Amino acid sequence: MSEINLLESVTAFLQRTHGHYINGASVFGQGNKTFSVVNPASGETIATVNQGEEAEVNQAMQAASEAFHGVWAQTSPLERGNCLNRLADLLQKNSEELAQLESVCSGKPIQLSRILDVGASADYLRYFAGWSSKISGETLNVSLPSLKGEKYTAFTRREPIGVVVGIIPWNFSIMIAIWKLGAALASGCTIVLKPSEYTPVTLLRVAELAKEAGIPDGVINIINGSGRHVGSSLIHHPQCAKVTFTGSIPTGISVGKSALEQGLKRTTLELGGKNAAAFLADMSVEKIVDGILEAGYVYQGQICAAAERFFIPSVHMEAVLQLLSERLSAMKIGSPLDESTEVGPLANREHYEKILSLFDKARQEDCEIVYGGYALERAGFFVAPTIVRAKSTEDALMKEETFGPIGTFLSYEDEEELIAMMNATPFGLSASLWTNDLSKAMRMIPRIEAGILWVNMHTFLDPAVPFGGMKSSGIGREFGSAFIEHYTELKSVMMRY
Ligand code: TXE
Repeated sequence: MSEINLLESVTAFLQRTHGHYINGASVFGQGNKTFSVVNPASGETIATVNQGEEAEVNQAMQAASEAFHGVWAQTSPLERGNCLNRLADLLQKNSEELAQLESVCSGKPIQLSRILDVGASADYLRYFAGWSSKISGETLNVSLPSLKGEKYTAFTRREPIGVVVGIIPWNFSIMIAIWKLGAALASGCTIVLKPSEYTPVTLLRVAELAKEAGIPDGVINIINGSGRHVGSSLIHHPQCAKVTFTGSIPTGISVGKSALEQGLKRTTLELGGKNAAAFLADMSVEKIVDGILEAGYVYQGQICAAAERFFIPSVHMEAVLQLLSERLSAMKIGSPLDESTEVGPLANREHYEKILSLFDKARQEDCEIVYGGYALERAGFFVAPTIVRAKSTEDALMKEETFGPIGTFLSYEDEEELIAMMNATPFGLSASLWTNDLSKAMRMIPRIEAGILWVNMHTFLDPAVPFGGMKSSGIGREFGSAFIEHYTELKSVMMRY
């Protein structure tokens, strides 16, 4: 199959002069510094974006604050939901344009961009839209003594927290922003988003659609620029009430620390980890290999919930590695715009170089590279999907998040050893157990340290199911009803009458 043709609207959008989106309008910043957006499949620059400065940060935070206290506070909860539903309609109406933009900027195979960045984003918006009119407090019974016949009552209110700063990574530049935007707007908050400097333009198009959907000016704002300058200024801004961040562990820890230091600003941190997929001995070799491909190699492994550590019963290990090597070698590596592509490039040069250095590290530690472990000789940031056989849970590739198409494998003898290996990490975002023995799975579930645990599946997220990490993988939960706690303050009111 060959590449799809880029829509004219995509080419025209990329050629525009890009900057920021503040108070309902595209804004090119006051400074004249710019940065480039590079297509990871070719290494070529495809767009140029203005680097935000203090002036744009102030403008955006001011606009978000005025909208929070003004127009958005006066918008009924039901109408807030209607706004999100109309934005979902427009995402679907413009789905091909958005999916193509996402694929050329991030290297994500087009079929995944269509299903996840656009299709799933619309679903998440509709889910949050439903919540907007259902966020409420409780009436409480008070037990204070009544000396002169006075009575008491109490109730709680869930009040929106204020202006939310959303810091977005490059792997799902639309969907992760929609998670944060949907939660904030449904709760009555307004938001200032800071996309990754690698994927800064897709959200600018979403903001235009938000305006078309009737979301009032100032409710959604976008500032582009580096994390260290723009991201940090947004967190330090006095109008910022909460930071919601998805990204790497070291940056997440530093973001959380500065948010706390800046007056205990609320934080939701969704960081990565070193997720485990464990296969029990009752699974066939074919089923194990299907599970490994689903858990670890979709979108070149650049999904925070993907598995990177694979635990295989020793009786199946050799056969699994052999069949997995055959399946990986048959995968179609190619352009993200080719609908038959199964493996695209890594999303940016820095990430590509990091993955190459991890291949070196595995070799230095005498881990066996069973398959792959090299860059592909073609333009762009392509590496071979890779299998590494570790020696113990102490090897670097059993500890460090690669965020790439590298599965690291260890065999185990019994389930006690398996649970110890799965938990031998400071992280705990996700894990999966693969078995036909559900009774065994039910006994193991409480012992596995992960915020989301799948049985016979991996990496599937759903808006109704809370998502977030245990241990060093994060703070807080997105989705379900759990998000409400993180985007509202609980106010208690007591009355004597
Ligand atoms: O992430 P960062 P990067 C992993 C992956 C990758 C590595 C580095 O392993 O190789 O992280 O990628 C903003 N204050 N993940 O550098 O630094 C930054 O501008 C405020 C896992 O892209 O975490 C961007 O918008 N903001 C991950 C966002 O933080 C700051 C997805 C994420 O950048 C900041 C992506 C600061 N001081 C990469 N510094 C996942 N878990 O999903 C940076 N930023």
